[in-house]
Amino acid sequence: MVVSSSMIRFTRKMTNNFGQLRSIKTNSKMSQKIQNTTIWTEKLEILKPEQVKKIPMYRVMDENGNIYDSAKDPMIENETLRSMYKCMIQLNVMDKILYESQRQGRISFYMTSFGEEGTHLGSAVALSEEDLIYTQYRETGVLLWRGVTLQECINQCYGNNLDKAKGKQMPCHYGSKDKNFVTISSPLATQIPQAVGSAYAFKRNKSNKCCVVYFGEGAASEGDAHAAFNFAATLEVPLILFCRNNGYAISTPSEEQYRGDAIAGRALGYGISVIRVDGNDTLAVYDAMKLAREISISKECPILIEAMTYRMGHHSTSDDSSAYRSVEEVENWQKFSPMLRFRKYLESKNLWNEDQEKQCVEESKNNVLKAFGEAEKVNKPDWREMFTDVNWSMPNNLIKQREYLASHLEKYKEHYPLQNFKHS
Ligand SMILES: Cc1ncc(C[n+]2csc(CCOP(=O)(O)OP(=O)(O)O)c2C)c(N)n1
Ligand SMILES: [Mg+2]
Repeated sequence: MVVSSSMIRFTRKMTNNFGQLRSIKTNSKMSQKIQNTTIWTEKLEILKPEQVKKIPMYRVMDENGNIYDSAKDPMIENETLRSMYKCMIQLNVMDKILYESQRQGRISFYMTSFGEEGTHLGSAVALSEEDLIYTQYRETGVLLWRGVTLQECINQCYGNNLDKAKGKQMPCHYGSKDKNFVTISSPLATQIPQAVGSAYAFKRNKSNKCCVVYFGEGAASEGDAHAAFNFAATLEVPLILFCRNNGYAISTPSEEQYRGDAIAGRALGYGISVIRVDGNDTLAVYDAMKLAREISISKECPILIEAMTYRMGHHSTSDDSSAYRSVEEVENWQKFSPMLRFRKYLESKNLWNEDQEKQCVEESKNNVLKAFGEAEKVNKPDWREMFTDVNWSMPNNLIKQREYLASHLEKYKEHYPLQNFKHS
């Protein structure tokens, strides 16, 4: 709305309330700003989304791991490059074994990250350990890079007595206070406004660190995502909104999820700066995150990174993606595999070879099987723990439910494997 100066004078006369006067002055500044930034036209036309320039996708290397412009090689230290690739292998092997273990009935559920390893490692390496991370559920590589151990992850998937959440969460809902990794929650997009709040606290405390929130392009359709984008933009918080656009929200392909220039295009509309990046190009993701982090902290502003990638696996163990996409489509994406590309880049620098590959896969398998064996030996938590640690003091309905369960188990104990549960 354009406010004229005579309107302001009139309103001023009507009130001598200091607070209202101050807001009128602000409005007048605002009207000045609107006047100064408005582009006037006498030509009546409808501006169509297709007329707006598409956001380009940043890339560093081709499918064979060759750098397009050698001056743009981020020159990550050799040891770090090797560790990144080893972490990708570890994640990949863990996913294969845990996926199978769900099929064998050992764990109840699992979600793999096949095809998205580049988004995890490229981004995690560019962060500081102090930065706070919120994730969705398909970012296990970020967690492993942070130093959360396989044993901790597998204990969580088992929901055994060593799981920090004592089996209250579904598998893959990890969290680690020590590693500044906020526990994952199932309802989509809830983490995004929470991350804005954390980033705002960092800003107020002049913490010189940022908050990063990962989410899928599907979650970006939730109301929470829109509210969070707007709060992040208007509060000007040091937050990196990292969207993994992997082409699907379970069975819904991205073409059916939104119009316009995807999630980055949407963020621009909220006044958030963006980078779109090839998510299967690990070096490009690294560059994007490094730059976004620097700017987000120094300029106190949110930045959205949209990493374009592809979910190679099924959505979860509860899904069969052959019902909604062809085998050819998935096979076609193999040639864009982020791991293959990164491996070729390492090989071109003589940092990796076939023997190292075999050895690393073998070691990774052993690591998972060992952690797996350990997790299976541990009892399930005391069943009473099902009712604790959620409310500060236990509400009456939960007290009643616990009493009911106690009497039920007492009566029918022979029907339950109570020997597998911890006794307190
Ligand atoms: C509020 C809410 N609605 C629906 C679901 C069910 N659900 C779980 S994952 C998912 C798809 C999310 O897709 P996306 O954000 O693209 O992540 P991706 O699985 O592709 O990594 C849906 C609809 C949920 N967990 N929470
Ligand atoms: Mg998705």
